[in-house]
Amino acid sequence: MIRDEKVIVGLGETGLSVAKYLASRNQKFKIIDSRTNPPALQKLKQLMPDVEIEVGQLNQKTILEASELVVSPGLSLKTPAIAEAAEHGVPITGDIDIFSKSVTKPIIAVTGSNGKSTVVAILAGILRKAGKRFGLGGNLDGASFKPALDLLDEEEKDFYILELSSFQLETTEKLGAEVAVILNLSADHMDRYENLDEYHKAKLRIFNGCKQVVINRDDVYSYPVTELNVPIWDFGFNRPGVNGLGLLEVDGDQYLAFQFEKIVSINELKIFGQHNISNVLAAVALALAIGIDLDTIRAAIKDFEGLPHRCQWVANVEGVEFYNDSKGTNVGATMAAVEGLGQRIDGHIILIAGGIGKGADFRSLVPAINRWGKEVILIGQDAVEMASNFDAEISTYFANDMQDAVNTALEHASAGDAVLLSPACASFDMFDNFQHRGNTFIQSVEQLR
Ligand code: UMA
Ligand code: ADP
Repeated sequence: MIRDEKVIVGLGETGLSVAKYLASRNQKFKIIDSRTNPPALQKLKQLMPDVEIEVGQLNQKTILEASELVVSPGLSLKTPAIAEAAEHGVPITGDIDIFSKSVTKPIIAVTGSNGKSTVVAILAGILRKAGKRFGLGGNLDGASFKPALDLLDEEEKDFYILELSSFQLETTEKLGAEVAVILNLSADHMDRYENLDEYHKAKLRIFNGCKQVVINRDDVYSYPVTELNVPIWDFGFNRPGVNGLGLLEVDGDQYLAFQFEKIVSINELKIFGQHNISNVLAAVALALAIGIDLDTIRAAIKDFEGLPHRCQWVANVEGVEFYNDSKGTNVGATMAAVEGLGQRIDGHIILIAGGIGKGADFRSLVPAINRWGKEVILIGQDAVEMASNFDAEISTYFANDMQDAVNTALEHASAGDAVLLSPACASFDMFDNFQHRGNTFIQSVEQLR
């Protein structure tokens, strides 16, 4: 068998970025995708009309004859055709591995079940304030979205900030980050992984070859499991120790602090909720690890306003506050949003949730809902399955669409209550993506006035 050509598996954003990278280095490759019309098909044909593309199935012969497979994150390595190739000794890699072999500047690598985009955005603000040139990419969305390899086309950088998903880490052998963090771990993507352990193992690959580590003192899953002889920084909600970030109470006020030094009062932050304090502390730890001074850090974190679709305030209608947390796509995220908002308001929360449940166990939401919630309005494919997990005393309504959910929420709310869209689910049953879901919520709220 002649194995002379790389095969890119998947023609989405990642596949396209890999194709551009290999073409720019005059390497031969083919592209395959099981979808009949993958999203980047037209773009690729336009850019590289001569490249061989096979769509509609993952052709076993093409895969087995590959010199190497570059697998996109959306595809599990357990996909039968890919698993068989691995058994036959076909080398398997991914875009992040290729990226890490190509760059010479330090990588700051961030993974975790929740808070990744917020942490990389805070860190980007800090580096901007420090006058550093940086590339920001990986598992991002929205305006700052860029597959990692596309960053190599840009002008020279001082640092690369990568947001990494467990999917991307599955194919990443040795990242070699300057500093790496697993922010936290709670169940997600249980439709792809056997159990939490398998998901955790994928995340742990972020530490391979790293030079410094940041750990979350409040989450043991964030610790490397093998001994790494590298400097460790930590963050958490209690008093910080050496190389630690945490909270200090001074005269009844709580301050973010580095070791014994106050950074800012939590009242000076524009974002709210314990989860966001954790995110800021993580970003500060990463910034200190790469040598940014505390004054610059202090100024940048005070400016950070939060990202859209993450506990984003939308409007006050008849004394009821509406918040869009459409990016709350798993149970841990929704728990954090409910807790954060519950502590902030005088009234109760009406939660709009539901969508594609990804095999999650929704029972863990019950304590937060019992404590802070008034009722839950459910939408989407797994609404009935979700409701079956809630206690009988939680009032549950099923809505036909987002407008129906928002109308019902206002009808049932009193002044002082908050309506929170935080679905704990993926959006693809009803929407193009979480942004589309969040924007539909915002438009539905606007219809109320
Ligand atoms: N797919 C097929 N057949 C194929 C190839 C893909 O059916 O042959 C399906 C996958 O199962 C998946 C979808 O197509 O449902 C997209 O997969 P992809 O690998 O082509 O995705 P990309 O367009 O390359 O986007 C990926 C990330 N998406 C996923 O991992 C699902 C993007 O993260 C990321 O921004 C991009 O690479 C660039 O790095 C998005 C995401 O949803 C934000 N990530 C998940 C999350 O955050 O929960 C992990
Ligand atoms: P990610 O990129 O990991 O999906 P985001 O920063 O986009 O994380 O936040 C997604 C959602 O997760 C937020 O809308 C919020 O509900 C929740 N969240 C954010 N940070 C945390 C955290 N540190 N712990 C738990 N939940 C969080």
